[in-house]
Amino acid sequence: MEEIKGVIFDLDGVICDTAKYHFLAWEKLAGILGVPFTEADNERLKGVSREESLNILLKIGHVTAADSRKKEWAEMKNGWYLEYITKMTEEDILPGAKEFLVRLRREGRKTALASASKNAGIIIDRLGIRELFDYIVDGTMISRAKPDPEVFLAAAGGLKLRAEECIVFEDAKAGVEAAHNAGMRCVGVGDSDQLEAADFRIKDFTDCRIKEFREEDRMEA
Ligand code: B16
Ligand code: MG
Repeated sequence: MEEIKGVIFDLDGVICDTAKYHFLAWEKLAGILGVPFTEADNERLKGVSREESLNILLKIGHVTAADSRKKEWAEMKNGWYLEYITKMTEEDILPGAKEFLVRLRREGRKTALASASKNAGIIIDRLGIRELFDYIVDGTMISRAKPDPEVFLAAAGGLKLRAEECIVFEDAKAGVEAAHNAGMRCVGVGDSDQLEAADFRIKDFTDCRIKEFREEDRMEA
């Protein structure tokens, strides 16, 4: 098995929990539009682009609208979301994630962020961890949403590594599929029952060591 030279991180649900802020902002828009929107519905938006998330929400409420109106709604939602994320601090980094990043770099491995969010840069600056990534791919740099492998292939390209040399940490089903579509191994992060397809699973990064993710320890599907 190839040595793991590059470690690629999703942002929302892996490095920090921005899903709760996405939910509050989408819930506010849904309220205005009279669309019933629950936390279970929000699960379907994880790892999905802003535009596609709006389409899913509108479909739930059987709402149709012109593209110009949809753009306005997406901007309204993003305005509320920004109010939340601009208040984030280092305290919002999920358990063990920063220590894991520091350890990886000390071991000489390359690290990348691969997020569908156009706000990824703002978030990692608020968390104070930008310098812990060798390369960052955000939603402004990609055009195809997960499970398309584009975001992870762009991250590996930025690290100048081949897919087989990289491993991905993901919290969403579409993200695990995207990693596999990129030809990369994938560790599922969190306790979602949506992560069965991942090669390995961890609850969080507390005491996480990269050597735990060896081929011979790969989970049975
Ligand atoms: P934005 P990730 C994703 O982040 C979120 O999981 C998803 O819920 C969100 O719709 C998407 O970013 C776009 O976010 O509106 O900020 O561009 O998990 O890929 O880090
Ligand atoms: Mg995610």
